[in-house]
Amino acid sequence: MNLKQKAAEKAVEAIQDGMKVGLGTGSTAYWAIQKIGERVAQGLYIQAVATSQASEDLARELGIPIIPFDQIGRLDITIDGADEVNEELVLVKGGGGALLREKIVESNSDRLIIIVDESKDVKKLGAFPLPVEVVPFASEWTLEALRKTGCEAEWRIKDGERFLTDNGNYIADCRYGTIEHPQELEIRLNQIPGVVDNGLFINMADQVIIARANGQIDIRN
Ligand code: DER
Repeated sequence: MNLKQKAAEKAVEAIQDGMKVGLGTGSTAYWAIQKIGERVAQGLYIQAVATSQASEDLARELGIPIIPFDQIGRLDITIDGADEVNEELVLVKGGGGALLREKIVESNSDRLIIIVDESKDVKKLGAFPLPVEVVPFASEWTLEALRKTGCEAEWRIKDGERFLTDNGNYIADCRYGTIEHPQELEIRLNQIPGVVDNGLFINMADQVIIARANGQIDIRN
């Protein structure tokens, strides 16, 4: 079992019968969705929403009941990955391009469990380029405004084209080097016209499960 799978399966232990569950996005959340699918096949009853079309498609393949967002109400728990986590449970997310739906779903969850391998556990945020979701209209102006916040900002490219999120927006990957004051930066970024949201998830994670190469699983609350 790989480290991502170990962290994921530990998190899925928190899911109980009858829960409303948010499904994260990415290669670590993939293992959580697989484990949830296994438990559903063994009789677990949950209702779920997904943070991306890819996770929704996987969930449906596994027989996990997907409920429309406007019918599910508040969620009991969401399990998701991250690109960086620090000691204060501040996250950098969006490596998979799903940050907007993740932030919406996770802000409507009573509990958010983040699952990572130890490579994501950092003292200082910012080595991973911060993803920022940007509307296509006048996007070059928005990119320039992002650069003025002190980063090297480049459009994310996929198959030679600008990457499009499930919401039809672009992602700018912003290299700050280190992010000393994430709270201030998050506010500043979201005040830029054309920015939809960014990959800083502050005061959102209730627990981070870190799987380490030495076999240890650390739980940070
Ligand atoms: O896009 C996202 O926010 C993903 O959760 C990402 O941050 C983690 O992806 P990974 O589990 O594939 O590393």
